[in-house]
Amino acid sequence: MNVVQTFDYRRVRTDFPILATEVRGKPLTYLDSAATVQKPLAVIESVDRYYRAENSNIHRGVHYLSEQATDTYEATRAKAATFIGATDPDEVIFTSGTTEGINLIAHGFTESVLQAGDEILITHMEHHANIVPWQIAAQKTGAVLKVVPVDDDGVLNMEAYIALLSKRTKLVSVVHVSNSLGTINPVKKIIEHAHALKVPVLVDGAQSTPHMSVDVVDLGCDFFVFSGHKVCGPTGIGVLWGKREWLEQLPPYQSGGDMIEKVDFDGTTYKEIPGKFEAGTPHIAGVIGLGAAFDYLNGLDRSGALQHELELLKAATEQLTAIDGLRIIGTAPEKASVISFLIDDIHPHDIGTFLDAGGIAIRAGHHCTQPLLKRFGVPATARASFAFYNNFEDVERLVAALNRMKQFFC
Ligand code: C6P
Repeated sequence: MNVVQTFDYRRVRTDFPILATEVRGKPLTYLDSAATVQKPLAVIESVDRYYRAENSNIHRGVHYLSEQATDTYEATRAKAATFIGATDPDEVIFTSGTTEGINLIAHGFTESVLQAGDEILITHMEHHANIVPWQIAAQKTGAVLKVVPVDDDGVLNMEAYIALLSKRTKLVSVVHVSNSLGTINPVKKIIEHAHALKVPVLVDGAQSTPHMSVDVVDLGCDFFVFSGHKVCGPTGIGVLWGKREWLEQLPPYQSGGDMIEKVDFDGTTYKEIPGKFEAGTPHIAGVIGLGAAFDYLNGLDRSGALQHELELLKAATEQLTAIDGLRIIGTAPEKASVISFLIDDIHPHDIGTFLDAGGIAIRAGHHCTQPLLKRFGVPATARASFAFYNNFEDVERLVAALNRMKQFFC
């Protein structure tokens, strides 16, 4: 693999065809990468090639195309393991995304771990995908959901976390990087404290994998989930990594074709992991596109890319803060390139609509973190999120448009 050692965002931008397009007659300024990351040509072409020349089902056919598709699918499993520092590809389960990965574990814990009075520990900054499955698990089992508070900057209260951990805790499920605030959580420390009490930890890596290299062995987590579409891959595909001993212990999530060893009306035996958790025809094109996305990211200088994102974050934070009446929600010292903000009493949806007219795409709303925004006393924010392919012109366009908007509304 030819890694570009000096990160050159100008060159990297040309890998993403959509960034050269116009929307509403203006050059696209894409600042919604926390929602989904744009796709490089290599990923688009890999999916196109699969459907044009390799389309076939996997694990079933005896013919050439099926063998080819199976090989590429399984090779991506190994790439996924390497992408997050795991050593055993069998510990990688393909899911439809972060949401399904968490649901799979919540289902398994509901069926085979949780009992009345047990506790599940999450934080106040979780995405709904890491709240609702645990609420349902708690309702079904009589377990109790406990929530670690965050401070006014959006930093997790570690003292409260340590105090909430107990022998009753059966799982800690925590977001690595907050999608609304950008806060980077000290997951390694969180895991150390949990493991001291033999409590397993699930890390929601939906917003960390797009920005930083992750090493699940170094972190020490028991489960790690992320979404393909946030790491330059297709939508509808994701990865759940889990320690072998856990995955072997948990029951199947869905059942049917391909996850069985032998079926009889008297009973069924299941495949070993990972097959046990991959029932039915999977999203083959998604996995192949995800493999191309891993190759693409592996070919970048990822620490240079992160450095560039942090420079964009710094420039945007400084220039946005200078706008009269603008308030940033989420001011943790350790932050990824996500900025949630409010301006005076202008509704975030109006901010989003005004920016859209200028070709600038941001997200406005609760970002699937309603409890967190309630904690900050707001129902919604405008959110600009930067990826490694953004440039300083994107920051300038955002700031100029917000200044125009202020004149328009105020
Ligand atoms: N956040 C955002 O705009 P899925 O939808 O399964 O790919 O990912 C869910 C999810 C889980 N955890 C975190 C931290 C996330 O940020 C997301 C997705 C997007 O912020 C869409 S709501």
